[in-house]
Amino acid sequence: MADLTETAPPITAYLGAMDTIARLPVKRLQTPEPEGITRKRFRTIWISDVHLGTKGCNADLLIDFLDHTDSETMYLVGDIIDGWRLKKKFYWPAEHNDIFWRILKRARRGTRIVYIPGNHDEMFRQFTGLNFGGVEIRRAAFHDTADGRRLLVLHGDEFDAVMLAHRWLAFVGDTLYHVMMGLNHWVNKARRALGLPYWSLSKVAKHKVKNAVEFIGRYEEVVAKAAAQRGVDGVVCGHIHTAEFREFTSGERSIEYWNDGDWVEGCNALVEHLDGRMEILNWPDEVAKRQRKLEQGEPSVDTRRAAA
Ligand SMILES: [Mn+2]
Repeated sequence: MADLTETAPPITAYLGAMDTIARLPVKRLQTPEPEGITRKRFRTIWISDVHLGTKGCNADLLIDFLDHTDSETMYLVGDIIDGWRLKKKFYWPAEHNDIFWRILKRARRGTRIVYIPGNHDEMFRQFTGLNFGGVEIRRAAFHDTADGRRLLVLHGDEFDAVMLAHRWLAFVGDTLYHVMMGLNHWVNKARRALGLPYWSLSKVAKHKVKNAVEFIGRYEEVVAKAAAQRGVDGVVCGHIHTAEFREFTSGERSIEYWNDGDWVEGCNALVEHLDGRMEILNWPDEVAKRQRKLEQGEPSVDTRRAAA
């Protein structure tokens, strides 16, 4: 397993961008928090790979998720802010600010928030062990579930070196991926305008490419194996933007692999219910479910016509 005490690059590289974000007005929200919503309560929520600061980030869906949920603990499992992209081009729409503000407000409301920076927000890794606005910054964490399982929580880029054969893919992939995410953004903007549900371009592409599927499978195995060596019951990570649950065996033990997905294409969150049961939520599906319920609750088209 990778060394967890690596050194971070100098913060000066990111200071300009972070300084601008810090000075943006926090009180004026583009999307105010809706009143009178019953939030679904979980014991724990894990989200990662939000990539704030890029067009690819599905801010609207994440805001919707944050407004409809609550938890005792929330893990931000890395790549929350995309420092790589921000350094190249500053992009920070009001919705990204709204997300920032909502997370800080959650901490004030009493949610324990643990932020584990990833590779795209590695500039925060040098603050490991510190506490900002009620948000704990950690390099990795152990999480004990309500039913007594111990999970190792980390972003997952620690294994990029092990996956060396695929390293070139990471570099070429980042640019290609960014282009694709930009496309995804516009396709879905158009679909929304037409009243069509959210659709993921790269999700379709990814599952068609054999190499990507092999890469993901191998990654999951490598991460689970590393967790097994640390004597935990399972691992929670992000990084590869593919939400998944798999069970591996190591000797006589069984190791759970959980990936909380991303908010660029899949829009997933991993949650632990109050009894310890874990579940991967697909938020576009949850929104569709809610919409259907709402429509069923309303009078049918015919009665409305009759009334008119
Ligand atoms: Mn990552």
